[in-house]
Amino acid sequence: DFPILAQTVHGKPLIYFDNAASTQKPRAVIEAQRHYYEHDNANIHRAVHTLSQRATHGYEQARETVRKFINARDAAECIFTRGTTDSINLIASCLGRSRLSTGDEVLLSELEHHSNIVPWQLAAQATGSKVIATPINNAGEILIDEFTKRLSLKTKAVSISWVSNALGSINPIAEMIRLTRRHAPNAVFVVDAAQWIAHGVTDVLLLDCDFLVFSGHKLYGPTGVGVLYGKRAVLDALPPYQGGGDMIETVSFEKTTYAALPNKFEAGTPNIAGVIGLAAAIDYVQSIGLADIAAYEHDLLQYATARINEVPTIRVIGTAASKAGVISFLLDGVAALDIGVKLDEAGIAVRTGHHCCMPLMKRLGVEGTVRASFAFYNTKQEVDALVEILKWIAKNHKPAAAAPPACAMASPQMINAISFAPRSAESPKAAADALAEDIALFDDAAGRSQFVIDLGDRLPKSFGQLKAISQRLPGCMSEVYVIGRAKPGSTNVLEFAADANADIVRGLIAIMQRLFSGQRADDVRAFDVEAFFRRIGLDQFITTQRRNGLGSLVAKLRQLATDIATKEV
Ligand code: C6P
Repeated sequence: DFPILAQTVHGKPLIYFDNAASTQKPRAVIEAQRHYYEHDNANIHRAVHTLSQRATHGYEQARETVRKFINARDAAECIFTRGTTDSINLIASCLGRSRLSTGDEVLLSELEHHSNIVPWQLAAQATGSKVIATPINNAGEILIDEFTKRLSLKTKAVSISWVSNALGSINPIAEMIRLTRRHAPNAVFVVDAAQWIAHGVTDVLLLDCDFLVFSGHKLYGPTGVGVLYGKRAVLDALPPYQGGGDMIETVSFEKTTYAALPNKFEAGTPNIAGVIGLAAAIDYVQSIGLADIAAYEHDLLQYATARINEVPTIRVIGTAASKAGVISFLLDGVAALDIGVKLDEAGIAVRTGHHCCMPLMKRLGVEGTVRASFAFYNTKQEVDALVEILKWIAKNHKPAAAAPPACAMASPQMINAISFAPRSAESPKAAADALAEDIALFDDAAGRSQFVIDLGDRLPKSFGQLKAISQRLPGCMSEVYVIGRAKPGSTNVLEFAADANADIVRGLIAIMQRLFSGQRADDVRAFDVEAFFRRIGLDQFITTQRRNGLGSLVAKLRQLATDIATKEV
């Protein structure tokens, strides 16, 4: 049913274990959207012509599909949004403008995704209310006693993920709602169901939550569409979120009145095709059955947990007693990013990094993890393939030579000990030509990334010193430190030293040193790094979206070169 899964990646059959980030789309969803655009496309709620009526019918039918799917009382309680993030922003912003004030508290947990933290911080800043995070234990479970202690009459909102995206912990959401009703009667309860919705049965009446939000794209549906369920009375009491077409009853310059639910919260032309696709996705998962999906994924998770623990030096991060199909892990001495690159070369898609949960990573004392997240189309054979590659990585990864540990104070000796790379060629262009010639010997991704890693092997190890004397470069998936200066005795030559805790990034740093260190600042500024990385077939590492160090490093080096050229260094 999933055409995308029948492909090879780097010559290997694709194994897609990044379902918590986004699931793949079945043919039924792709077809529903294509059919809509080929036959029914028009704006909704606005015209009497046939296409508009068909589009409106499809859109409102989809709302009814959502209602049944989550067992809401009334379809008008199901608002279409752009996704979970949009839904939470709507709730936090509207509560901020109507219910929150100085001294009020919003209770979250240490497990939350940034989308369930930052919108509340924005609302708190605007209202003088306070965001509080209830703690978890080391297994990644919310401590219910601690949660209860934090509930009070001051609590105006509680917003908790049903399933943690980073660890897979299933939170006892029904119990937490009951406790909230008892101890914080002024609070609304928001369920972030982003990671639950595709993996178990949802019944908002049974839960008795005030809000429940999710994204279409994690439910085998399209991106850019999601749902905000809210109890009618609670939604009615909120002010509108955005103003625009379709959310009004009457408009005049003197006074505007708003449409009833659900339109009050759906300003502007919505993602109609996305909504149609979402309904097709719901029909699709229901044809399989969420209870069966949950049972299958539970079995797969148990199998995968047992098998992955066979990998030497593995550390599973997140060992809650109740878990959805997510395994977060680290291998001793191997950067998560390097594991991600190696797995990709084997055709296995996982996510690496902080998973948009920086406070959680800090609480667990890790920079990030590798995360394999399952869907019902994954198999035990695919898990076996993952385990084999991980065993290979654990066995073959060369432990990094002991770098001096970071220490709090930088000494002059430390700075003197840093080796700034000398010039590797006449100009950045000459260095680029030499590198391009070397890398042209490798015609596949694995060969090219091994070449990069080998270059990194020869980079002087200065992670500890650089960490002690410089700030971490922001916007990177691994920890990167860089310092630069005008070459002593010159006024216009850039020199820099940098290091990272991922092998692949160390290799990219080595490439950047060959290109730029020891070169005239003006030549550095004029050189087109992006074009060079495209030329050598490594442009996946330079796009800023990848955030693996290089985009920020290039920006930093350009800044240093500019400072030198304008004599600020
Ligand atoms: N988590 C992940 O890889 P959006 O981006 O709006 O569809 O969903 C945001 C969101 C909110 N809450 C939870 C619990 C989530 O997991 C996510 C999205 C993805 O884990 C992408 S960062």
